[in-house]
Amino acid sequence: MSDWVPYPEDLAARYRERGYWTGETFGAFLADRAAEFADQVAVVDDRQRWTYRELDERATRMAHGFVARGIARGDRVVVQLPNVAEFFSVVFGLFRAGAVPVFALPPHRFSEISYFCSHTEAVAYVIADRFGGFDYRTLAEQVGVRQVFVLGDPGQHTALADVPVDPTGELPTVDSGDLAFLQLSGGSTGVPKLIPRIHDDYLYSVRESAEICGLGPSSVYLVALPVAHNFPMSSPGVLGALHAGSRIVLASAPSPDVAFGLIQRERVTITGVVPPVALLWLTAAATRPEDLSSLEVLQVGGAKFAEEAARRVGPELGCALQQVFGMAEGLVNYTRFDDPDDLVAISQGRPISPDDELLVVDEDDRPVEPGEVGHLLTRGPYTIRGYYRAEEHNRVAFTDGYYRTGDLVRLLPSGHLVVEGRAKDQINRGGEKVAAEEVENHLIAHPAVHDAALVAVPDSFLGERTCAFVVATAEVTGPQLRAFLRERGLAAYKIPDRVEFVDEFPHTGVGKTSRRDLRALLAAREA
Ligand code: J2J
Repeated sequence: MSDWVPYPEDLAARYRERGYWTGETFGAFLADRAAEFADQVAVVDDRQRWTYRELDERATRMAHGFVARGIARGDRVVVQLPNVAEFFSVVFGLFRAGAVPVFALPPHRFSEISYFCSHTEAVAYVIADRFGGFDYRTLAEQVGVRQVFVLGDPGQHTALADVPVDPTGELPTVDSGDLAFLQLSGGSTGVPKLIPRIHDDYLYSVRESAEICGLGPSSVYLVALPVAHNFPMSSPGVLGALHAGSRIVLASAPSPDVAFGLIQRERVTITGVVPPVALLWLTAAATRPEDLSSLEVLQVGGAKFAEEAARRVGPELGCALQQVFGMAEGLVNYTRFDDPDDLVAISQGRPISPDDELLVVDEDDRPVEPGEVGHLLTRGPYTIRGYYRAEEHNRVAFTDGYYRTGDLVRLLPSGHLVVEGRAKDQINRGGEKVAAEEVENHLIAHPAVHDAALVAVPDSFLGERTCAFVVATAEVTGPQLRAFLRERGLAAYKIPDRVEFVDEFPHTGVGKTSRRDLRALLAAREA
């Protein structure tokens, strides 16, 4: 069995014919931009400013270093870095070495990282020494991967800066049909799913996104979210920015006190945030002194942005709002700059490609009446055909090549989508996705827990928070269970915001735990 599901040959041929898949690779396009925009600034962080030439040289050096350390074409390497310039030299270095980065996020801990390493049989793990008060070197020791590269003080490992380089060594030839990297799925199952993206498909979405979002050499893109997340990476994100010859500015946090200063200093023109961050910015803009006049576009996505808040963006931040409804599996929708204001306020946009196929269906996979709410299924030139090494799950997550998004949507006559809800067992905590089953499995591992169910609780700021309902067989408290999950190395955003105890779970007609009844129970307890 192959590790990932390729596109059917006839469709791949069509995507090439139509000029979507161009044969470009990540490693090569950066070299082209470096030739064109050599002395322009490519990347700015708290400590550094790199021109395109410098970034290109650093990436090549890293590639030679990785190759000299035995990393070969196709090898997986877990990358967990904060928003720093070295993210780019590492990731483009890996691309040029033909290796496959696995994009972890800074909050991930032992539970997630050990799974990524074992499931992908990763040969290396790239970290920063410390970030956000956490020492990643300790985590690296617990995980026990073959090679660890550290940005900063390496401890017992290898410093990124000290990787010996053999510039005479050969870099492998990379094909645009190769696996480029593994992105993370928000997930709805017991273990996180990994998303295989190839150069051809991802670069198509990146190029088109840059075009739709109007990026060019004079654009300045602020990375307010964690850089490895699919939204700031590709919609149009940092890759779109580099492809267009724009400048990237990395923020260490999305809070107004960090981001507003950077917008003013670097004359940022576009950025992408999740709804809670947009709400914070709207509140802060009224009182903060920074000049935000350079900002032309605020993209909001990752979770549903309330219409009232959407209508405030133009008047209060003085820029255009662009709604983005995307997923790391593929399909990305944008509102366009020439869409009427009312449409931008209520819809989550329309797809990138004329060849994005969308189905809106009922419980039996029959198309709903036009304009009715249904399950969104999609396939197209940049939507995966299956998760990485997940043959069994792929049978339920894909049908006839269509990815079952788990989102409930309504299609407007203009082709725009309105996200109306969700059918998957996932909680969207302000853009951070929590798979109910994953957290439940950890809770059930506690000796005092007989059964557990994680449900979403409405929240005016995050949209949703998590509440774990627990049937206990012995004395145990909510704080003890939360501490237990932290000890098991679960990322902080997955730790339940609330824990409620019940004697038994309500069941649906077919004997499944009724999450709807649990949510009603919580509302009754609060009343
Ligand atoms: C409602 N729900 C949304 C929106 C995503 C661009 C933007 C976002 C992501 C992302 C991304 C939503 N309104 N505007 O990868 O390239 C929910 C849906 C979707 C899931 C995907 C990108 N935008 N969502 O959020 O892989 O439920 O990607 O299926 O993290 O987020 O999550 P993720």
